[in-house]
Amino acid sequence: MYKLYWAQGSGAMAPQALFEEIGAEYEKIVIDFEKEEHKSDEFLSVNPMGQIPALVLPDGTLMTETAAMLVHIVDRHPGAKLAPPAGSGERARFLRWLFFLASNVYPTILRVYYSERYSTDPSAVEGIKAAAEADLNDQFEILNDALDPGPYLLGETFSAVDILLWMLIQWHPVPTRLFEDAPRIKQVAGLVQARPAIARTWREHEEN
Ligand SMILES: N[C@@H](CCC(=O)N[C@@H](CS)C(=O)NCC(=O)O)C(=O)O
Repeated sequence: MYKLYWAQGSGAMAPQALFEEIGAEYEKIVIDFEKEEHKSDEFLSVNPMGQIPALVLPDGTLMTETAAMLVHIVDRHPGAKLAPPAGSGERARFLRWLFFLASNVYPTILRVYYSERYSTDPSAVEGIKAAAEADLNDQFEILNDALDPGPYLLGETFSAVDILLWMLIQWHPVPTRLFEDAPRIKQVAGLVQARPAIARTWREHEEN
């Protein structure tokens, strides 16, 4: 069975939603950010970055990095057809947007919410946050264009990359404004959210 180091509202949402889509069994190991459990020696021995998610595979191999997990999980469950076959043109498109999300959008969101970590000068924090929000909107505009023809990043076909996109959309600081500016982002968010496995996952992460 998979073991997923999990925190409410965290990036554990993406691998969890993928497990739910596939119907794969997983155990949650809950890490409480408020109690700073992600900074404990025990958790740092799992992920020295002190970040969630972390994942232990059924053979005991440890993984960190959300996008890497998604690729590995879809490859272990080819019957679920949540990624195109390796080597295909569609796979190239899948990887392009997966890595765009992981290496641009996810870090930009971290800059929005953890702005104080990006300077030793407290007076710089507000500007860092404002610049990150502007970058985030630019990146979502690129994604909005990539969703044509949609409705998914692979056109008609829903795949694991849409799960990562959906999670990052949830974290936009002002989703109503995002949806006005980027109608295809609004459409894909609604379609992914309507999937029973995703809705089930979301209920565990949304703020009460
Ligand atoms: N590059 C990592 C980023 C993971 C990450 O930053 N997770 C956040 C939660 S969404 C976290 O653990 N934050 C706690 C902290 O940095 O103190 C990934 O893709 O998995």
